[in-house]
Amino acid sequence: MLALTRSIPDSYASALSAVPADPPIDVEAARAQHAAYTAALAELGATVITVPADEAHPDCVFIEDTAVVAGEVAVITRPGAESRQGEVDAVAHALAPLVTTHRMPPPATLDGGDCLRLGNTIYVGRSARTNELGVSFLRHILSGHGITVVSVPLPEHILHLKCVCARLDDERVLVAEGALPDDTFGGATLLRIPAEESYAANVLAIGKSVLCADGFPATRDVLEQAGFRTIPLVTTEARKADGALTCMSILV
Ligand code: CIR
Repeated sequence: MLALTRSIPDSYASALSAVPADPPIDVEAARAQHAAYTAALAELGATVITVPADEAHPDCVFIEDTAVVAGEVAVITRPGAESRQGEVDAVAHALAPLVTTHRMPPPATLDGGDCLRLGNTIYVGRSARTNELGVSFLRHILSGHGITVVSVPLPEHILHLKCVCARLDDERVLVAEGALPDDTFGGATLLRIPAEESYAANVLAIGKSVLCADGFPATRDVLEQAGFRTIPLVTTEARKADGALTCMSILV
C-alpha cells in the first residue's frame, strides 16, 4: 500500500476554517503531529510518498480532497474552495506514474473528503464543496471500472461527508449519532458514537487497526469493542483548520 501525504507549508497558519482558530494554528506543532501521522501510516505497512508543501496553498496538507483513487484509476478533483484548486497539479504529477488519471473539468467541483467507499460503491456527499456535476463526472469515470457512485445530500453545516463518518471495512461505517439518515449507506452496519464526539468520527482504518483522534474515549471504546486496535493521534492543529485523519493522505 502506498500513502500519499503532503507537507505543511508555513502558510498553513492561514488555512481555511469555518471558525477562526483560537488559539491560532501552531505550525511547528502541526508539523510534529503530521510527522506522527505519517510514522503511524508507515508502521501499518504503508510506503509513504511525500508531495512537497506549496506555500501558495495553505490547505495543501489536506491532500485527500485533491484526488479520488479507485484501483488503477484516479479522478483528479476540482476542489470546491477556489483557493484550493491549484493544489491538484502536484498531486496529479505524483499520481501519474501510479494510476491512470482523469482531470475533473470546470464547472464541476468535488472534494475527496466527501467520498466514502464501501466495496464497489462510493458514497459522495453533496456539500458546499461538491456539486452535482462533480458527482456526475466521478460516476462517468468510475462506472467503467465497476464502481457505483451514490449521491448523498448533506445538511449545510457539514463541511464534508467524512466529517461525520468513516469507513471501517466494507460492511461497517463509524458515524456520529444523529448526523445522517440510517439508510445512507444501504445495508451497511452503522457503529454510532455520541454526537458530542462527532469530530472523532473521521478515523482512518487500515485492516484491523484504526488511526483515531486522541481525546475521544467513547469513540475508542466503540472501536475496540468492534475488534479494532486503536492508535490515537493528536490532531489539535489539523482540527483548527477543520481537518482530521483521512484528510491528510491518499491511499493507493
Ligand atoms: C478546507 O476547508 O478545505 C480545509 N481547511 C480542511 C479540509 C479538510 N479535508 C477533509 O476533510 N477531507
